[in-house]
Amino acid sequence: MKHIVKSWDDYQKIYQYSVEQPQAFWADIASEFQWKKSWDKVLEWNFSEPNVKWFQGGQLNITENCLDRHLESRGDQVAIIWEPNDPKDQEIKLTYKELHQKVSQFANVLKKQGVQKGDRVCLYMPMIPELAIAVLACARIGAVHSVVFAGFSANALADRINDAEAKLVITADGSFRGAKTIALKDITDDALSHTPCVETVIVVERTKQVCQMQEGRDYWWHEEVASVDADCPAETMDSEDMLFILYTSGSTGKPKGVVHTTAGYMVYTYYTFMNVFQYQEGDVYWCSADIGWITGHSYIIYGPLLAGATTVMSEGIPTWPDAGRYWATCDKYKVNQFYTAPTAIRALMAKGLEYVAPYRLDALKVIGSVGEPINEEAWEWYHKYIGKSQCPIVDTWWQTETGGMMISPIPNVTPLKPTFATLPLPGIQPCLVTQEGKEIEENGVEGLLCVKYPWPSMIRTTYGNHERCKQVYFSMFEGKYFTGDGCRRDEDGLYRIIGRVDDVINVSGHRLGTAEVENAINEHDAVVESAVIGYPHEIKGQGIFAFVIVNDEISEQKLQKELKELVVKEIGPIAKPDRLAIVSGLPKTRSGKIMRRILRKIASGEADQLGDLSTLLDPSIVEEIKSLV
Ligand code: 7RM
Repeated sequence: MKHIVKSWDDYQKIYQYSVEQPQAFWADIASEFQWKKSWDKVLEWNFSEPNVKWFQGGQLNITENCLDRHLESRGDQVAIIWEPNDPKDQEIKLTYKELHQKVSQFANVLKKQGVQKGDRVCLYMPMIPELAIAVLACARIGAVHSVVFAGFSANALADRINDAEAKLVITADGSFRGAKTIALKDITDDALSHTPCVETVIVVERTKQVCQMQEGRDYWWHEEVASVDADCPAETMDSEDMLFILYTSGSTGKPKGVVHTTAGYMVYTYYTFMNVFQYQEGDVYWCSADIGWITGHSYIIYGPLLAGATTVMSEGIPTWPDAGRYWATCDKYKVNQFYTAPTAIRALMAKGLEYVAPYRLDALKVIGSVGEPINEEAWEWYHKYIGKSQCPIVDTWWQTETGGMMISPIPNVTPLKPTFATLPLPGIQPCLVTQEGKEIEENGVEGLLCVKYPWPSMIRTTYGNHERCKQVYFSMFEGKYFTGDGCRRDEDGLYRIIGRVDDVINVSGHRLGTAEVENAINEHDAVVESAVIGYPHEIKGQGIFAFVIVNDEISEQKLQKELKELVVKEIGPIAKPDRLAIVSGLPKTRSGKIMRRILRKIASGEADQLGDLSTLLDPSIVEEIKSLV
């Protein structure tokens, strides 16, 4: 394995090589894979259109690299360990051979249903083995998967299905979440009344709850797989053929479909998985994310399987049956690398050490964090009580758009510093710029985080709207990819992500646009206008605060309830406002723009530091809001 960093000296040499000869560097790594045809050109790029192409001329199928490539050397090794919602139920272990067979079989089901290379398939599923199988089956036949997190509402699902023009949807009768069940098929049916593009639905039987099956449209997974064979040659894909779409929130109301392509994504997720987790043959690795997010795509499915790892996939939630579930699961499978989100750490920390004490965690070697800034207290607790002061914490900064981890410590190699994602991984060239777009060279500074050279798994386009991709990421600062994050670089050159500088909020590691939530609230008849902001929340990182102007006499209590229900209906429970205040006006500039900055300050208890108010139209509104909050 090339360029796996094992020492500080390695890091410096490899990093330098990756910057001086990026194409040779990435070609070294790419050559470890199975190609149907090798590439002609490693990289072609410009950030102004943007146009980025990696490994052009190459042909491959990512599932041959995730599955077939391992059959001879580790066909009987476990690829996926599935831990069910209820710890009393039986886990499922799928070897590489079994996974290969199941993926091929389901790929044949998709083919039989008329799915062809390039068609989009939407997956709205619980965290069950069939989800991983369906993702890989799409990739096997060259269909583009679009996984929608199963916590999203029918409306959110319908928007995503329509934007991608998916012709087939895969779902389940229901899903288990702790003590609750969710009627996924009913939600899907609601969505499907607004999605003319969908021809076929495949339904996995999970909860066995009653659901409607529409003749000629809906088919049971288990019946379909019984009627096809388990041999499915992998479709030949060009390096830059689309692998998947994943929707993510931005500053405007409509989530965008981030597009990732085949070869670059494969090379990058594999390489970063190996480096950041220092995965060794035989290790058991667990990422607790949901496959509905990029973390699950890259580091439950693709990265680990490309590396021939054993990857744990868990259906349940961290607090059920009790707050010891993560640690029980780590103990049960002797997990060696564990990867989770700060919000989960904070929630479990609050429950007390009695939930950690019963379990042996001594197999752990590396513990990871992703999705939002990790505060110092949570970092220390994770380090001391989960890692027993023996395991480096990899605080990995990255995004849906980056495809893989970008800034992260490398365990036992690069320095650790609580709350810092620390150093760029080999091949990544971050920089900080001022508001005016001037690159800041020195250390001990804060700026806007950009990346100035392409990396293989970067976003290629936003589905159906290339202009939007250009506007959002590549037109802020010429020749640079803009991340949307503010960042500090300390005297030693270590990076600390401060958080979003746009109207994106991060609630329990879930990314939401304030405009998205406002649009949902504005659907209510009594609402004239609203402004949504994020404010510091002890467990969730950020909570959602909605300020609302209403036109009728409506009881506050009723409105609170109805607006929360409305947001859940329009987006999903993750977007439900934590606080709602009815106000008579919003702080606006003379030109009519809402000054969310003022609302953020007031909601964070910093009403005494409102900054420059010279453009504020009506200062009395600020006084009113201060006294309300
Ligand atoms: C992987 C993922 C991306 C946004 C990103 C940041 C924030 C992610 C960290 C982080 C501080 C981290 N993709 N973020 N990781 N902030 N430290 N280690 O989360 O597209 O859903 O979100 O999340 O603001 O821009 S995402």
